[in-house]
Amino acid sequence: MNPLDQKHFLPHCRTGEAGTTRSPAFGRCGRVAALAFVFVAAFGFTGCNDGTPVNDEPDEPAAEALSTPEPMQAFEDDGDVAEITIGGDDRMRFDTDRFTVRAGQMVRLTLEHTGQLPAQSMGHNVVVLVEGDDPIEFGADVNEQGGSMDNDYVPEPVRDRVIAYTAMIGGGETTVVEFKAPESPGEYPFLCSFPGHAGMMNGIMEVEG
Ligand SMILES: [Cu+2]
Repeated sequence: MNPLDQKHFLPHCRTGEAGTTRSPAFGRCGRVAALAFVFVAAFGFTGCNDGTPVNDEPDEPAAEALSTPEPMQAFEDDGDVAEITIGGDDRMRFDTDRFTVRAGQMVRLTLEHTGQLPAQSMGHNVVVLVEGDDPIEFGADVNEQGGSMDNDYVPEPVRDRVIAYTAMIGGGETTVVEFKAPESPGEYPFLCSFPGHAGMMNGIMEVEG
């Protein structure tokens, strides 16, 4: 099959047999589809689907890692949730250096790594610290206290300084952490604890009374 035929083939399969195009290999397109699959696989296209985005996210990050402590995990959603999204890129930057929540409010914090580099070289997480802690110092302590990909660069000895943290992710990945904001209003620093990132990647979670 040459590329010209391919161009015609893909739209045909996508719209041809309405409602049954999810698995073209079992449909009328049969062997042609099989050939197309080879082509698609080789060139990274996502033809013959029904237009829904292809979920190409890797398996859950750091599934084996020391898991996020219980209190940081999912809460009962009572409808009063602060939805916060922070982007991180391949240039070692967060797109947000400040966000505000209310004291005691449930927070759903999403980190989107908008870059392409893998977590091993440009990993990002978001670590929210207790009030008054210093993100640069914290980053240095993570390295001294055994920070690694296995513990999302939040090793056990520094966890008493942490209110919440996300998994460490690479380009194209997204991760979410849910937690309850502190009851005490104030400024709570956050950072990325990947080695060398805290200086560039830090900010403030402001807790309003
Ligand atoms: Cu980072």
